[in-house]
Amino acid sequence: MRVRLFFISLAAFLGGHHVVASADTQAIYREHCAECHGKERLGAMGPALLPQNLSRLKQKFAIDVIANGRVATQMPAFSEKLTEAQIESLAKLIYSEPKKTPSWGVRDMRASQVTHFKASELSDQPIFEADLQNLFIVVELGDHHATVLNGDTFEPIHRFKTRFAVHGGPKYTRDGRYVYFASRDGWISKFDLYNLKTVSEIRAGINTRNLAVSYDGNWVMVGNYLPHNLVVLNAHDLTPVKVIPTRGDGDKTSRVSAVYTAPTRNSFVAALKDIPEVWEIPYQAVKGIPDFEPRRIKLDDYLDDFFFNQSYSQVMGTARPLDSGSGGAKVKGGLVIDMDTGKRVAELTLPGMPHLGSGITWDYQGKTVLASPNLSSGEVSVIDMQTWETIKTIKTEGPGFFMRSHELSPYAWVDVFFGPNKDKIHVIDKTSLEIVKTLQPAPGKTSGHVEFTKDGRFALVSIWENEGAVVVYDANTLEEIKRLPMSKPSGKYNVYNKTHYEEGTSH
Ligand code: DHE
Repeated sequence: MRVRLFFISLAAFLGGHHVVASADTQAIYREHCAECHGKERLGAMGPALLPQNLSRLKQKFAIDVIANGRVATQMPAFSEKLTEAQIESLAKLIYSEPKKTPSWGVRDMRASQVTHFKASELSDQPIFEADLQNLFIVVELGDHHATVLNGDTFEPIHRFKTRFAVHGGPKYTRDGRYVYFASRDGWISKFDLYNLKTVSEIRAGINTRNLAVSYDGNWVMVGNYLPHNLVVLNAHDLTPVKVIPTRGDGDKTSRVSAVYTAPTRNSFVAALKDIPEVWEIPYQAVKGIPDFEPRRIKLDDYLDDFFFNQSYSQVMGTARPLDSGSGGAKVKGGLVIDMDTGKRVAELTLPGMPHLGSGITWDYQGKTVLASPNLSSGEVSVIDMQTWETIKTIKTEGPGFFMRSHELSPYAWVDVFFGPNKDKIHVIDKTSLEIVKTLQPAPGKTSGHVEFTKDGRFALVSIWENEGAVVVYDANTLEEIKRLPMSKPSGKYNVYNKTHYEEGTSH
């Protein structure tokens, strides 16, 4: 009887479409969704698909995403492969509670912890010769490896296996010796660049957003989508120190949009995705272990994507339109918040889907400007960081994902990541704010993500293919210097630029 009622109400919801039985829906899920979103919907390459993680997305928008894909993600469109009824039944499935409530506590973390090498087994001197400040880590998503690259000779020094689907920038300790990786399925790996060894690992969550390393090198903070929490790890051996549930007022909990280190404030700063709040978590204790108690800053809107000024006194962020499909977005564009008062300083006029996380700053006519690519339209917004006015919108040949420059370089580079011109990279003159050259490193193949050498003289571009490459350009003449075969090199990270919080690179 209950089954019949279910079918009647589902048929009413579907407006008379053929209803796919639940077992079929499970089979469709296994065939088309499980590879990226996990067999149990707990997330893998794609996010977890559970009601608690979909609270900001109305079911009708989920149907649209399944049918038409999702901008700025790897989510393809299924309208050609699945019928409307199948798509609607999949949407129903992902809003249903799983059989078992997913949980991942300190005991699970500890059980997963692996120490590959003890400190006593490792040398305090690098086992190879190179300028340690000018090394790059290149994350190769194609076969889940990373390469340590010499930034002077552009010769690979070492290639090693990472966990599946590393996402976001690996984070260095200030001295550049250790680097920490986060995978989408929660694994945190600590790699010793002197010894070229992965030294310890732990699974800190089920579905992880990113990690940050404290400026003093003592703590790692992991932001999770599932469970809804922030996890503090001891940076030396990755032992869990504290789990901070991301709970707002009442019982409402939230995914973490991202967590970053604010070096000048000795704190971590995290934005929540389902509760309009930014949290600042100090990591310095007068004595003993810090309590990692969050200071909660309440906002007018969610921050999905955010960025700081160079002194970390202000945070600017945006809500993503689709995530706010539930009607959450109150402010159009973006917000600027003073980190000390917690008050809104300004609103930003930013059409489309700016990618502030990829924003960079530079000096322009005596003032600091912020430039951000746009994930949904072909433009770069250049904003005066004093008046918060958009001083120029630079038209590009398609939506871009990543933007980069270097203090010592006259140019800012932005990729075209989506659409017919996804093989192009624009080079913008930071003085005239005009595109001076458009490069096409591998016609027909997506090119994106740029990173500079320590001195800003060379720019490295990725060819995003399984049989891809890193292409090295002279950053002044814009001529190609070298091409290194790599397997879908998603991002590259220069030790000096990252540890010095270089203005032209993401933090
Ligand atoms: Fe990323 C960084 C969020 C999709 C490749 N991406 C980040 C960061 C965030 C983020 C919050 C900063 C973390 C850090 O470095 O500590 N990314 C998101 C999304 O919300 C989005 C749009 C949807 C999602 O799937 O989560 C998304 N990202 C992608 C991709 O589809 C990319 C292209 C391929 C992939 O790896 O899944 C991708 N994201 C990257 C890369 C960085 C990144 C290479 C690091 C950039 C850097 O230079 O610092």
